[in-house]
Amino acid sequence: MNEKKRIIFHLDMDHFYTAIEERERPDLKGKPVIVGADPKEGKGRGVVHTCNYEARKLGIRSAMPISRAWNLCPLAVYLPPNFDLYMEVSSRIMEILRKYGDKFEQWGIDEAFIDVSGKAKDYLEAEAIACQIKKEIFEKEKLTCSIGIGPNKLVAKIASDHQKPDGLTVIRENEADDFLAPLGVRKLLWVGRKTEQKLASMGIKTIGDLAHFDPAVLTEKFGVMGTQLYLMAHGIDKSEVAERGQVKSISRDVTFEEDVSNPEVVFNALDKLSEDVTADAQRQKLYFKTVTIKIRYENFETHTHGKTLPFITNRFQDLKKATRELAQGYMKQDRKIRLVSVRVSNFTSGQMQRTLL
Ligand code: TTP
Ligand code: MG
Repeated sequence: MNEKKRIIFHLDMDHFYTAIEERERPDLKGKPVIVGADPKEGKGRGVVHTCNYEARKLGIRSAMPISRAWNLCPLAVYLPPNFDLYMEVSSRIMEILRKYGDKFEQWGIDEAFIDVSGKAKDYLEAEAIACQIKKEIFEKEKLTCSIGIGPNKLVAKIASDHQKPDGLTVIRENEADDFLAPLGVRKLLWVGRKTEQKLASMGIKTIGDLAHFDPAVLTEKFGVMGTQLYLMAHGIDKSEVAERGQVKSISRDVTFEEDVSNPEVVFNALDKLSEDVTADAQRQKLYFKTVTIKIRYENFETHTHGKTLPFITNRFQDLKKATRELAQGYMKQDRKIRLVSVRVSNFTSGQMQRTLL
């Protein structure tokens, strides 16, 4: 079998939200900057969305409670998010990137894959294209990014994260095994905390450990996913770079000022989140099919629960009904709720919607 070799890029913007804030306000340069919930002098209850590299040196990270960030660095600059601005910048960057690839796939607000197999005959040419992309993004947006180049999406994605910020990492097919071996299994797409723990209990910590493990045992323990894990550990990924909806999901969350036991308060909060999410979906002309809620109790125990609707929609009433139904089982008399979120995914664009009807 003579499969054509592919060359894939993964691009990820550096500390995206804070980089945009720094660009808008040059006085922030050099200071630790955090975009997230209001810290309220350490009493704030939301989370850090992201922070710049100066703040990361102090131990601050995305998704950390904002109160913890305040304890680590009360003198950092704390800014509320400006999502509209971030979305605008994101779509301009995606437009730049799209023209460099034969195929383009947006993966998140600040990241995307492109397949350049038809444009670059070898890795040297690919590297030159990557430099060109970095230059164009910097000239037009005054922002830096990191690019990973590899024989498939999996390797490219791990490579883009390898030398952040402003990195460019090229991993050829025959280098993939050595590159991956020392890295932790969490670097692999789809390996979350639970899989990581299960693998650790089997003595598997690094991707190299996984690559040397008996694939039959992996399949026995993890089913189809076991085979997938084994292939990934060897840097094998045949998935195509495939255009789809601009965004994969839209979500909103709220951390209550005080933990809540009254179900009506929780339902009202869910309604408000559903309203914001549908407004966002309508603005982007996206229709969704899957709805997921997250409920975090006061002790941080967190549950995610979702369902796929039998129809596509972006109507507030549909989302409101779905989220209320999903949340029903989590309202318990003796359990106070700290945070709720609403997420929609499985999108169809407006254009496809029209052809479907
Ligand atoms: P990331 O690319 O994961 O992070 P980043 O761009 O801030 O930093 P890095 O240089 O490591 O790539 O996420 C992109 C944006 O998504 C980020 O700027 C803010 C947002 N985000 C959240 O709101 N919450 C999160 O937990 C994470 C990880 C990101
Ligand atoms: Mg990023």
